[in-house]
Amino acid sequence: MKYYFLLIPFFLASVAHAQKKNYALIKPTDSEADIIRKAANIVPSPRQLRWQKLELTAFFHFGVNTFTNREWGTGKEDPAIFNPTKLDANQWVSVVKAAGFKQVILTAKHHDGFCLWPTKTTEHSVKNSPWKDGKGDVVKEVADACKKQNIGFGVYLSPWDRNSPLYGTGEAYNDFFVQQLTELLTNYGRIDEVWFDGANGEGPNGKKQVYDFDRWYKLIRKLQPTAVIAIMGPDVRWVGTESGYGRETEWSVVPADNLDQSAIESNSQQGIAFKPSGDMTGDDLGSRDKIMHAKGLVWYPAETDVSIRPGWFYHPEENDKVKSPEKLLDIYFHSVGRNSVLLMNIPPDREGLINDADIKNLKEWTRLRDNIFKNNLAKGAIITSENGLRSKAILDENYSTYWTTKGKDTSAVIELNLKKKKTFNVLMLQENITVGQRIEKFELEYRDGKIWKKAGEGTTVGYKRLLQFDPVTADKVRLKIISSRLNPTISEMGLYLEPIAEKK
Ligand code: FUL
Repeated sequence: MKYYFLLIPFFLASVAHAQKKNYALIKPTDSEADIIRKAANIVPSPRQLRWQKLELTAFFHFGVNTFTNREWGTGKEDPAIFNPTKLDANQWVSVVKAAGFKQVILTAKHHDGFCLWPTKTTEHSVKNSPWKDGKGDVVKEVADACKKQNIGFGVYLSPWDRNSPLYGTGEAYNDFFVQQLTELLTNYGRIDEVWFDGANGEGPNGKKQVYDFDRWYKLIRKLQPTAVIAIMGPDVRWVGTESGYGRETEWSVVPADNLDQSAIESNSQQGIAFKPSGDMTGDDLGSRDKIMHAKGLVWYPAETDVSIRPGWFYHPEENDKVKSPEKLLDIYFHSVGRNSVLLMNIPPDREGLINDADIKNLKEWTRLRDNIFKNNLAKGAIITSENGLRSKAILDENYSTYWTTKGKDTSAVIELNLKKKKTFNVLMLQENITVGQRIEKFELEYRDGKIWKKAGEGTTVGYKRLLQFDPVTADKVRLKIISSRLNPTISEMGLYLEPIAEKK
C-alpha cells in the first residue's frame, strides 16, 4: 500500500498524454508564448501517426484513360474499351511492396466517372466491359492482393464526375456520391486512406456542384474510423506541387481558422473533421509568424504526390520517360526526407500489369536506397549531451524511445564519438512526433583536427529529415539544436554515405 505513491509519476504522465490533441484553439487573450506552447504540444491523431510512419505509399491510376490514352477522360467513353487482358493485382502489389511501399491507393473512379467496381450507382463501370465478361471487380482484386500481401489499401474517388447526369444538381449528386462511398467503404474490408482530389476542369461556364464534404467525412469516420482522409480532407494535406519535392521547412502544425468550438464538440466522438480552407501551397505554412495570427492550429501533415511517368495514366509512348532511379532517389530525399509521406504513382498498363520499364527503375531505386541506409555509421558511437536525457535512445533503432532536454531547455548539443574516422554525407534525424513537432533550427558539425566545422544545417525535422552535404571525414560529430518551440526530442539519428556517383 505505502508504495502506491511510486505510481503517481506514471499516472501523471499518462494523464498528460491522454490530454494531447491534434488541434488547439487560440484565444484572443493568449500570449505569444502561450501560442508557441500550444503549437508544440499538438500531436498527430492515431490514424495520422500510422499514416506518417508508412513513409512510402503508391498510387495506381488505372481506368478508361489507360485505353483511350488520355489524362482526363470525357465521361463519354464506351465501357467496351476497358479490357485488360492480363490484369494481375497481385503483380501490382508485389512490385510496389518489393520497392518498400507500405500502402496503395487505387483510382476507383477518376474524373471520367468510370467505376472500377460493379457499382449499383451507374452503368459507366466495369460491369459493362468485356473484361471478365462484366463480372470483374478491380477494387476487389487490389483490396484482396493488399490484404494477402499485408499492405495498406486506400481509394481515390473523384468528386468531379464528367459522366454522371446528376453532377451539378446539388443534393442529388451528393446522395449519389454517398452511395458510391458507402459501397467502397463496406464491401472491401479495411480502407486505410480515402483520397479526394480538388481538380475540376468545368471552367467558368461549366456545371457547378457544391460538395457536401461534412456529410462525406462523417460517413467515412463512421464506416472506416481508422482511414485518413486526404487532400480535400481533414487528415492529410497536399504538399502543393506534383513535382515530388516538398518544402525545406515543413511544419505539420498549421493554422486552421475554420476550426470552431461547436464543430469540434459535435464531432468529438469521431475526431475533428474540418474542411481545408485557404491556400496551402505557399512556402511558409507554419512558422511563428504564421501561427501567431491563427484562430486555431491543427496537425495537418503533408503528402507529396508525384508520378513515376510524365502522366498519371499509362501511355505507351512514355515507356522511355520513366523517371530514372537517381531522380527517384532525389525525390525520396526531398519528400520523405522533408517530413512528408511520398505518394508515388505507378500506373498499370493496358494489359493490366505494371510495365517492365517501371519495374526496372523501381528495383534500381530500391537498391540505391538500401545501399545508402543499410549502414548507419553512427551505430555504436558514445553519446554525450550535457542537458540531455536518455541519450542512448537516439541510436536504439526504436522510434518510440527518445532523447530530450532537462528542465525547460530549448537548445542543446549532442556529441557523438564515432571512435574512429568515418566518411559520410547524409544526416538522418527523427523527432518524436507523439509529443509534438518542435525543432526550428539545427546544425551538424564535425571535428577536423582541433576545430569544429559545419557539415550542414537545417530548419524543421518532424517525423523524418534527411540532409545531404559534401562528404566529410571525422571521428567526432555534434548535433546542435539551435532553436526549438519546447524541449526538443530526437527519436533516431543516422549518418550515412551516399556514393557520389548516385547524386544528381
Ligand atoms: C489531379 C488529377 O486531375 C490528376 O488526373 C491526378 O489524379 C492527380 C493525382 O490529381 O488533380
